[in-house]
Amino acid sequence: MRVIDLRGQDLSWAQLRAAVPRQTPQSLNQAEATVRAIIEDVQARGPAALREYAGRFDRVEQDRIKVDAAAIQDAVHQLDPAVRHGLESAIARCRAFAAAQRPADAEVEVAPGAKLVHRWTPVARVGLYVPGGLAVYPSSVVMNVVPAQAAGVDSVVLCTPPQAEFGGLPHPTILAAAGLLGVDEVWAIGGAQALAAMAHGVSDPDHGDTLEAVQTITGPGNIFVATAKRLLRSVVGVDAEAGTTEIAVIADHTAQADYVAADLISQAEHDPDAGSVLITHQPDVADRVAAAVARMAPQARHAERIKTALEGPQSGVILTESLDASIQAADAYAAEHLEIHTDNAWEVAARVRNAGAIFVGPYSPVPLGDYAAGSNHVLPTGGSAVHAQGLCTTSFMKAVQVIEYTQEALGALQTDIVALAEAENLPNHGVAVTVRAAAATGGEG
Ligand code: HSO
Ligand code: ZN
Repeated sequence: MRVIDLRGQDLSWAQLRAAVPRQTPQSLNQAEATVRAIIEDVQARGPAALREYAGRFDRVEQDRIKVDAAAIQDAVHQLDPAVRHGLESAIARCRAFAAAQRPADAEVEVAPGAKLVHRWTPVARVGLYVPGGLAVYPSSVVMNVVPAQAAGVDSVVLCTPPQAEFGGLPHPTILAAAGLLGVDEVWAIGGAQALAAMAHGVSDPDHGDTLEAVQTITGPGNIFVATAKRLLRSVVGVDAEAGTTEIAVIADHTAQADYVAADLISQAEHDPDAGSVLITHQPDVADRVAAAVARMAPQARHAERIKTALEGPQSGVILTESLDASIQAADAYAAEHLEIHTDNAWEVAARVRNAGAIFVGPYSPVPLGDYAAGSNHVLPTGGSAVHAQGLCTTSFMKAVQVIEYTQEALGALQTDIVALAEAENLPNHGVAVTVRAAAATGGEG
């Protein structure tokens, strides 16, 4: 891992943001023309277009695109019992945390007779995209479906690519996870075409199937999926473009080098582009962790991928002057996952502003959150944690503001509203108030 030595430098926020290790962003523009054409084609030709893409991209000759409910139940029955146990325990903890995130409505009387309500409602119907290919993550089905259900959405549809290996059905573990969660509408559609189908809806009259359009789409995916989300943003709500996994660790002399090394390696295992970053103000801590990484990484099943990730420009060791400076560096990096291995870890964590999720202390490794902690693993990457948050119950909700004033309460504001309406040269805004005052005093309406 390369070393970024920030000691003795007095960097501005912008300089610090530029100094932290990061992958050069892939250009989304290249994919844009392709994805735009796919979206238009799905809108125009519906199932015929979807079958054509299944042949071209997934090498599957597709008849029925919607997955039969019996296939979902079969997948549940054939699921490895240990995996089933793991998924069920994850579902239970995620449900408990997601239920607790349901926001309360706020009701305020800002003046006598002036009532305001901030009323939360779930999105009616949501679509979840689960990628196929190399990354088969049933855990991601849990992470997307649970908060949607906790929000109280009316219906969920899941799209995931058809797999030649499984006779054109989606991966059985994905189907099983959907089944365990009670999701019964699954369509075998992959990539940008899946997002187009969910955003605009599609009918397959040959089988009497209809995919009703959704209002929000979440879920990870490759560059084509990310581009589709961007292009469809005006049609549907989308979650953040959660990209390649990253982990940062703030460590001091109390850190167990093996724990830190194991966690840095765990996320590097996802992808050669994954980012693993150690931040410390104690060079001997950096040395100990580097030694542990050097010992553990070559023995990993995915040693090649891990080596590429750890040696890439997106990974590194940041040396700082002090714990304060480490916190600042972590804020500038704005990690998807941040682990704190320091004295008084909880207090250090409380001082961090920017991270998708913070894992506090020696016994809270990121893979705990990836699978089983109960927190969500769909988190903002690429430094977007400065403004974005991970998937949660409110990602599938929206608030509507409800207003009710009495005649007296409105009357009390008449002069103010008329003055502001005049200032904006919109006098009939004022009339909407004065006409009521006139009616109230028996004057002309
Ligand atoms: N670390 C990934 C999530 C994941 N890990 C799924 C294992 N499976 C992004 O947070
Ligand atoms: Zn992971």
